[in-house]
Amino acid sequence: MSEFLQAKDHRRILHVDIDAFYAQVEMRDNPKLRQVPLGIGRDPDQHHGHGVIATANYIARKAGVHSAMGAIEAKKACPNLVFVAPNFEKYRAISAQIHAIFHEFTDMIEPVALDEAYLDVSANKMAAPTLAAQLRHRIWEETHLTCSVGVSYNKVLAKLGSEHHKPNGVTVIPHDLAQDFMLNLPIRKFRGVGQKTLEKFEKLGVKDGRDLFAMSLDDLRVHFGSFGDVLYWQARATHFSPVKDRSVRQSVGKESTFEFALHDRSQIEAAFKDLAEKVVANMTKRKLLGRTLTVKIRDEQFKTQTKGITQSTTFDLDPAFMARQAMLIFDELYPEEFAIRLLGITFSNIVEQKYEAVSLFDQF
Ligand code: DCP
Ligand code: MG
Repeated sequence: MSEFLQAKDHRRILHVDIDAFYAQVEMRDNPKLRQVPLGIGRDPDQHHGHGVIATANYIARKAGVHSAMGAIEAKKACPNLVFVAPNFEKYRAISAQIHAIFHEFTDMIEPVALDEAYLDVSANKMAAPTLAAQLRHRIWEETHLTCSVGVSYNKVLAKLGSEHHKPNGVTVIPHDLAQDFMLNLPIRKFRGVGQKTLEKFEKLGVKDGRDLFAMSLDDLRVHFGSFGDVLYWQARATHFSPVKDRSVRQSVGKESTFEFALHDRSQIEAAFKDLAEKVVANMTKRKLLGRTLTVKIRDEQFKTQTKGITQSTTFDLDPAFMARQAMLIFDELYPEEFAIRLLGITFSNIVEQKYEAVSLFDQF
């Protein structure tokens, strides 16, 4: 074995995931829902059969209801399923509460979804399992919600840990147990293994980490390309992707200063359009959405004004629409003559476009 393999990864990482998040919140707020099978989604009888289940409580899961299932199908599986429509505003507010608690432990936080994040607590003096227990206690104290936490030295193991004793559990995977844990893990539980990969493994007779471990790196590359490397190292409980601190991003914006002041409304319109396109490109690339759109205007007298619009839902990433919104603000501030030196458009109240799956493909 190479020296590289023997080198120890000394990080301490937690993966935190709230149990049956939306469902647990609704059960917390309405005790009547605690004893019934609950699906978060619109009742198909009242909404012409459309809609999907966002999540279900554990009673409904036992009957076969799960996330992303069609509402009609869910009702077939569980005829007495109680439907509650999702209240995203509420879930976002709770998510912010939970994130504030994360910051009591570390600032190295990688949010994965509203209810899920990686925390790198290496800099904290306390032992990681103690921190996990304290974190769960703080979340319960503040929100009356339970979560599951995985504790280990890399993100893959931490995530597998939080899944291991769900709901309401902590799993610690230290160095001396990690290799064994991976050898015994069913192949479908490996990160990045979807239906297609699973079928290939079935043909190869690979059922678990032990079978995977026995495959050579060359073989894995032949069958899976560069993903083969990811699998090879995962089987060896090795994964160096850092906790990517994305919690600091507050806004995404762009501004332009004009050498010659703009006097024409059509110039302003064109400038806003251009800015909106750049901001949208940036937001799209980073898979972000925003609920607040702020326009900044500076005139020749150096008077700077900012004005924002906040919506309860995120803005569509449509440059033409954004430019129109910006013009509404502009016309309000400058109904007559003007000489404009600077224009800016910024999104804040940023949220992730959708819950990202843990991607391993770009990390080696
Ligand atoms: N969610 C969704 N659609 C999906 C998956 C999830 O709308 N296909 C929402 C509802 C979940 C929340 O995201 O409550 C968190 O997702 P999780 O995958 O963590 O699922 P849960 O928290 O509901 O369940 P658990 O973590 O106990 O497995
Ligand atoms: Mg969850």
